Amino acid sequence: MGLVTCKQEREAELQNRQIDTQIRIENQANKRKIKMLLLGVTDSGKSTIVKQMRVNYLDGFNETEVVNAIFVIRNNIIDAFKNICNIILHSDITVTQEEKVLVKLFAYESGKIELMQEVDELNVINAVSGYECIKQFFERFAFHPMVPDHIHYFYPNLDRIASSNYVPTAEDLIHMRQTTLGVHEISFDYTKHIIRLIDVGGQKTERRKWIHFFEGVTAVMFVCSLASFNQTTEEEPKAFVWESSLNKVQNKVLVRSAGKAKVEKPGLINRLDESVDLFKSIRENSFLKMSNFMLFLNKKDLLTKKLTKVVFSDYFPDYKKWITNDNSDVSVAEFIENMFREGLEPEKRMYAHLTQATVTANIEGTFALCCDVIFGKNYEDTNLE
Ligand SMILES: Nc1nc2c(ncn2[C@@H]2O[C@H](COP(=O)(O)OP(=O)(O)O)[C@@H](O)[C@H]2O)c(=O)[nH]1
Ligand SMILES: [Mg+2]
Repeated sequence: MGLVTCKQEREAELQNRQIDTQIRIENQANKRKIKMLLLGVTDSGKSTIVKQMRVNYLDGFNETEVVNAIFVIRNNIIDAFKNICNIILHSDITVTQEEKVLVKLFAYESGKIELMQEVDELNVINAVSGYECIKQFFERFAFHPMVPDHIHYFYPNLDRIASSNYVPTAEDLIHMRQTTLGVHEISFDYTKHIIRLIDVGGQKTERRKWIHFFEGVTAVMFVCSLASFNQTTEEEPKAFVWESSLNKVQNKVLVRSAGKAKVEKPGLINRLDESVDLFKSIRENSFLKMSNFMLFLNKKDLLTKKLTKVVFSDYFPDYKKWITNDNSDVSVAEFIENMFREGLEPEKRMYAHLTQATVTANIEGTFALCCDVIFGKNYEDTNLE
């Protein structure tokens, strides 16, 4: 009898020990898992950062994605020319009688181009891109707010892209614009950790979903396009609902940044202002109070180019009062960073980085700096890196 009890006790103890070991292994695995969220308004560069992580830490792009990119990139170009031709027709740029046919086709009936046979589609893209009116457009209005950012990369590469044997390069895929719908996650090993990086759609209609991913977030990477200072938000008044729902949770009223932009038409919101407001409402969110906040002030290359043609204080008059208001990229970036910091409670730390998400090495380096903070290495409270 005694022996039986002894055996049962030993078996129970063994079982307990096995369960303990299992729990310890699971806890350790969970500790290795780091959840990171990419947030920001649409077109800021979130998905581009995910692409760079895939290039750096996973297998990059597969064959299907590369083939699919041929069509997405050509549609990106058709959409860009649609806007460009529209602006041309409403400007003082001379359009010859011969040019008018295709310029009007792109401006008003671009859907028809997407339905053409590939050879015809390439013919019209090649023809229109060589027009004098298009060249003039790029000389005078390249940084018009209606011109998508990717065209600054695709236009000089059109000879290659609009040819029948085109195979997109990794760089082409990084510059390609594809709106994110829904929520996407990638997972990769980084030092001793497993990073779960979550990418969301930035459109107003998509933002309602964000709050469902706020639990257990180690770091928020908030991405803002520095080049968005002369752009407006997508106009979807209905979708403003999300902001009230997000703020209801934390019981706070959304505060607008002090130096906000001058807006030409009533009802329009400056995209940089929108980004700052969105950042502040997220930074204050109680679910994220334990998270590290990394601000990616992105598209620094486009900011530099844009400032050669556009005067920042025309959009943000408060910049005239800034210490160095020389319209240089450095001073404008500092002003923008300050817009994000203004009004933040001092204990709410934030690490800001100037980035160019289209450059693989730049994102690799910035991500390493962010991880130094997250994993607790020594780190000075940063200003722009
Ligand atoms: N020139 C330039 N283009 C960028 C940069 N970051 C992103 N883009 C481009 O901006 C567009 C929108 O980027 P995407 O990552 O889709 O934005 P999301 O809506 O925030 O996910 C794409 O065409 C990108 O290639 C950058 O630093 N410089
Ligand atoms: Mg995206």
